[in-house]
Amino acid sequence: MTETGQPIAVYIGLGSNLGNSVQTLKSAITALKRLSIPESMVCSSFYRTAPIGFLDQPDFINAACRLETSLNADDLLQSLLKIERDHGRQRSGAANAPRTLDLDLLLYGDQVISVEGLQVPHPRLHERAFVLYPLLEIAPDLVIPGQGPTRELVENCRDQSISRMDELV
Ligand code: PH2
Ligand code: MG
Ligand code: MG
Repeated sequence: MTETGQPIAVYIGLGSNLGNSVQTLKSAITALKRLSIPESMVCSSFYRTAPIGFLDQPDFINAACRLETSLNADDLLQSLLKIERDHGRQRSGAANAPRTLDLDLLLYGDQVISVEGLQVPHPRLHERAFVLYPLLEIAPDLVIPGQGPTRELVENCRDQSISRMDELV
């Protein structure tokens, strides 16, 4: 339960670059729907994106969702990790290894959270086109606490390769 007992709006980043990524993201979206207040979830298109950070790995499929949930931040995080595991995510290898599914808690209301295992807003979201463009699609007026409007942040990511897919979500 959230601190106020009221549902809270959260944003989640989805990524995959191992296996059937489109199928995996669709299945993950179905699972995320179960965490949400009915009818509250909105998902971006899917985007094909070049890897950021460790470059020698396949392109990613990325997306973002907004949903309202009654879960507190820690319970939500544990639910996201379980959905990752249910979709074959293994965390034994290198930090930047290709992954079947990555679900990142990007924003939890307008809260700033810094505890072991969870930093919100996600510490690198403001510099990543593969997060910012999907967010911009579903929430054009979003402001990232401590960073500024998504609309302005994307301007610094023009050099990152990203293309929207025709795939229907
Ligand atoms: N995730 C990372 C590191 N780099 N690059 C792209 N394009 N998409 C991702 O989801 C991604 C990444 C770490 O989680
Ligand atoms: Mg990630
Ligand atoms: Mg992650």
